[in-house]
Amino acid sequence: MIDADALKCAAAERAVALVEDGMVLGLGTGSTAAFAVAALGRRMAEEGIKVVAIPTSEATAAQARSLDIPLVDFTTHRSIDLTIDGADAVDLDGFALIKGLGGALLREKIVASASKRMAVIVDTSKTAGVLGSRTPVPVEIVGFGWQSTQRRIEALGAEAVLRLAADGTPRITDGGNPILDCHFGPIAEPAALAERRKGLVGVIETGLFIGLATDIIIAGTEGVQLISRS
Ligand code: A5P
Repeated sequence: MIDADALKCAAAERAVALVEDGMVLGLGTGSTAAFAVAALGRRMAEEGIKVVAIPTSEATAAQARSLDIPLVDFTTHRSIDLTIDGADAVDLDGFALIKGLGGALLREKIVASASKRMAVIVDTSKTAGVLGSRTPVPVEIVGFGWQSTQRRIEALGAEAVLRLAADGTPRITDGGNPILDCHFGPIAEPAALAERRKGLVGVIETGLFIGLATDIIIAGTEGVQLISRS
């Protein structure tokens, strides 16, 4: 049986090997990104490299603080040298991603958009099939009138489901907004779909990441592969 955590850890460690002394880093969110934050903390402690980092969620910020990784923000830093983040689904042909099942898509996209390089760490399960065939696209929306936004998205051909927390109330992001998980099925043209939904009133951001990933690091039973965008 494949140990999913071992694969996540292997991809994370390969990405953290890209970190150089003095870099400004973007730290992603999710279980795979958490392995990267842990590996970064180890490298800093063992090798004495110094970096500063911008986290994409309160959870990642807390983990980074616990490892003494210095955190900064966009007040003092205009751009990020390298962001390391996970993904929910990856299209290897177009380097398009679905992100946000962990709820941090808005901050993740802001950080990715400010990054010179974005290394996406996944196991092989995330690269299987056509984008959207296994994973809904999370869309962060304004809470006011969310039902109206939901209907507008559904008019584009998706089933848009309000994400709920364990207690049955709407799941609210770090930014204070609800999320619709939008089931479109296989997405033939991710860039066109991202544009159409981004333009809808009430939509803050979508979990379709187009043109942001520069490197995909995939861990599988055969080893770890790094594919860079040409
Ligand atoms: C967080 O909002 C997401 O974009 C995560 O990066 C994504 O869900 C991957 O998470 P896992 O590494 O836990 O699968």
